[in-house]
Amino acid sequence: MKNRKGFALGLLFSLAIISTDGLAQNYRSEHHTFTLETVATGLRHPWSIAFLPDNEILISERSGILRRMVDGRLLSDPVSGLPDITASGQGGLLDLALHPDFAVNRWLYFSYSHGNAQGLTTRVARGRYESGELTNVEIVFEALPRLPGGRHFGSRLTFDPQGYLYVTVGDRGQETRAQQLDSHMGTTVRLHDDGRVPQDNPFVGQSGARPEIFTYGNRNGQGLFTHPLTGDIWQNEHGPRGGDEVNIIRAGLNYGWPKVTYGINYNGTPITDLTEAEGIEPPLLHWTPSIAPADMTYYNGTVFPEWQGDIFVGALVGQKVQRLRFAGTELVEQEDLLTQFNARIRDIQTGPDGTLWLITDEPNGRLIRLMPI
Ligand SMILES: [Ca+2]
Repeated sequence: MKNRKGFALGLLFSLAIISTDGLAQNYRSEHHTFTLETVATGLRHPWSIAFLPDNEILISERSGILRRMVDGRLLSDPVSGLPDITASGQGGLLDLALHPDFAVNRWLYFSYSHGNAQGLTTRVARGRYESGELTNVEIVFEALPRLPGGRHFGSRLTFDPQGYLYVTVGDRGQETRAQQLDSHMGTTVRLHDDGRVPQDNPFVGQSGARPEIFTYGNRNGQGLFTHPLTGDIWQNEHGPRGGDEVNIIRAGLNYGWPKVTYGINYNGTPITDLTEAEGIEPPLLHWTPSIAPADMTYYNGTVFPEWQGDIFVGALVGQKVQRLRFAGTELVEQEDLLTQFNARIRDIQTGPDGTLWLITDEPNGRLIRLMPI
């Protein structure tokens, strides 16, 4: 009896998993029908995916581990040579980005939180990556000042067509700092690939301003990509309760936080009456209520031809993927995908194979691929 009961329960349990993770089904959407393929499981709160040449994938885990997939197999040995990382609250090992000339120089960039006696902050470092090993690791950026608390580190990375590196830095929960140019909190910064400040950055030479700042008034940017056709830097950021945004990041502009927002405080009290103001760049779109947008990707693959040029956003609280279609800067189409999937989506990327890849923010996180039918 016991054995039979145990067997029956086990069977029910596996059936339940199939029906809740949705992998057994086909997903219909406006333009394509697709299915999901689990590529890897057992990732602990993965944060970012990076596709390397030679069929290798790197995946960051927030706890400070960098995992490798080689020829489709997740290796148990992590990458060696990472610096000291402080995994605290929302911090840890965060985004990954390859230098535009990675194939030649092997520079892998990564963002992470770092703590010392003065507090915590966001750092960006790079190291030369080869066969599971990072060497020549050097810090290219450190957000200042250091602050207490474990919230809003940012920190997505992208390179523009000229090779400049952009980093989103969250407000660290001290919202008024996002309007102060003497602090990196609540900004996007722009750097040379080695961390030097480009002399054409908008606040270079302005007294009291940190010269790395490119834009400000950004609450906590969690999504970033460089548009392959226009070269523009597209960003999304978390609002408080409501007021998540998509913006195009342009030199010197103020994106408003916390003077102007569609959001309110978590306790329901207002932050400001203003949803727009002179001198404040309005978002291209805002999500109210919030979906908590994580990374987003511009789809330019050929596997899903009707999606070419669309933007896919992974949602944490929203537990879905949102497809956006813009004509220039005007939103013309919006569709929710994977609403029955019931998982927080932390990163979404177009793979070199032209399919869409995503990771789920879970203790047993998954790497999943959207496949055409
Ligand atoms: Ca804004």
